[in-house]
Amino acid sequence: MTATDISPTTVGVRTVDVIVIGAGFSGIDMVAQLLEQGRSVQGIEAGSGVGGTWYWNRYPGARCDCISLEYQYTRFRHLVEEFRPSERYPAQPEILSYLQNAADKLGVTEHFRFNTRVTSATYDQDANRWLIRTDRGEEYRCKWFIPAVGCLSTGQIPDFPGLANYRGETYHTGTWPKGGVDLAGKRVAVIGTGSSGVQVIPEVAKQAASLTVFQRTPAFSLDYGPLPMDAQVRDEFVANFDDYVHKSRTTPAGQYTEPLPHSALEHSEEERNAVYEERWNRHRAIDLIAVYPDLFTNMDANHTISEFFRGKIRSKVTDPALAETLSPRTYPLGAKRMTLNTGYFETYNRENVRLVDLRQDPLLEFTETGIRTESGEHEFDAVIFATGFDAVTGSWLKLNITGRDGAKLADAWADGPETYLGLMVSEFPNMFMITGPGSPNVLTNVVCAIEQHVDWVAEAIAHFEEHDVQTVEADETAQTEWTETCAEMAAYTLYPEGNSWYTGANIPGKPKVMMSYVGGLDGYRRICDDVRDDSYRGFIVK
Ligand code: N01
Repeated sequence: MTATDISPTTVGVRTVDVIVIGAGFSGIDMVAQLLEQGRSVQGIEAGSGVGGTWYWNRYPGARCDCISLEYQYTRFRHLVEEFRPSERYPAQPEILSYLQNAADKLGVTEHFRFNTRVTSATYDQDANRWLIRTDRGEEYRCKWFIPAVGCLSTGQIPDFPGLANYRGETYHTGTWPKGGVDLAGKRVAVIGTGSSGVQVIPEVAKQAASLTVFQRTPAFSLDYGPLPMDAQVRDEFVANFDDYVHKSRTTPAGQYTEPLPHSALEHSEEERNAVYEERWNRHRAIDLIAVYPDLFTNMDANHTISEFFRGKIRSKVTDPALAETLSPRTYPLGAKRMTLNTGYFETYNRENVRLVDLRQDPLLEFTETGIRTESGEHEFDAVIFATGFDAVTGSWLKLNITGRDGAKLADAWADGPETYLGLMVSEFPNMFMITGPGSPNVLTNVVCAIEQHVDWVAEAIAHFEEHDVQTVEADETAQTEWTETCAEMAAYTLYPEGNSWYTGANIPGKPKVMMSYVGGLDGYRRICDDVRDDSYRGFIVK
């Protein structure tokens, strides 16, 4: 019996087999696979169209940090055949149009309810069904509930003193207005120098009368390199696509690379720098940051690549003192996510650009006309917050999820997220997460991580339906063991050193926990397959 056989118990409630929240890479793939199985699916999406993170992040300069040919679905071969990216690294408009086309061709778009935000999701344990409510006053019931809400979709603007008094324009990079923003001739501030800041700053500098960048922590950054796509490279990639899929699925980051078989410290400085230089010129992050196996586990090894990156900054910024202020020294490369840029450091050589180092000149408050730091007041027509996200858990918690026996997800995760394989949470039956905390999620080419999860969940649902299963839930002991394993493995890495969104350290009061499984997507895939083959070990199946 499937959920479609059950009549709604309340007039006006729409009943379906599966609710999927989010129309990004994961939601589109998930809905497509469930439709292939013949299930009734309702997708719900807050945006007015598909795209997920690429729908919202429309700021000038927004571009992916993954090679375009590797940033596509692998399962839908007709899409692979027709995909002709114009640039080696895709800009936001091109990714958005890829996803719009994919959703249309896969027949997914019409199954989404757009401009609709989920306000609560509550498990009805008498009926074994989820009740989903939206901000349009609609209600849905479903057997399987799949939040595919993404890891970086809840933007955060810090609680700066006096912010409410500021009368100028304000923007967050992660919710950039659809029609764009005219910054020509304006005095603009950007706060934040992570991936979004590093990308938006060069573009704003070209338009604004003046740009002031407020930096708390400098970024390590790799150049995107030449952007135009070589048609021959694309054709060869498609001709060897099976080989690419195999390689990407059997590597830790979902991106094939060739690490050297020894520590960075076994090379002389000269040898190392020659290796780094050659890899830098490939303009593919994984080739550089994974070149030695111990760069993310050994502080001395990491120091060598960090220093190489600082040398690049010195070579690009004319003023040596400014170059030093822009050079990260408080954390190892990779402990905060490395950024990619087009002309970021060179932007500081422009006359209309100024850097405020908040470590030397702290931000005191917003005023009606701008920002006051310790050294004085700065007036702005517009302030851009490139201040990041309540990452990984933020978007799940916003859904106001209540499971079995009234358990709240917010309480279950009060000390940090606990999951089994990043797929399910104890006390929340029939709720599958895509790229949830405790999975490799953001430490990979995220499309590979998404495909692994969606394939696994789709196969699991098909299996459970075939065997007339009513409820599936993570076993609490299995969940505790998995969470402990994730924490123990993370402790061997340099990630905890970064005070970044990877660990929740960017949000005041958020528990500091590495929210990704650091053991690699290849190993994780084997664990998930083994769990499946062992009668879904660690799940309570009834
Ligand atoms: O956010 P971030 P992001 N006062 O958290 C600063 C993905 N992404 O949107 O480091 C002053 O990295 C903060 O300073 P600090 C990618 O995975 C990908 O840039 O906390 N400053 C930091 O400089 C990325 O990692 C792409 O000291 C404050 C900045 O704001 C992730 O999204 C493009 C502050 C936030 O940086 C997030 O990137 C864009 C405060 N109170 C995003 N609070 C690509 O594909 C925060 N900051 C390339």
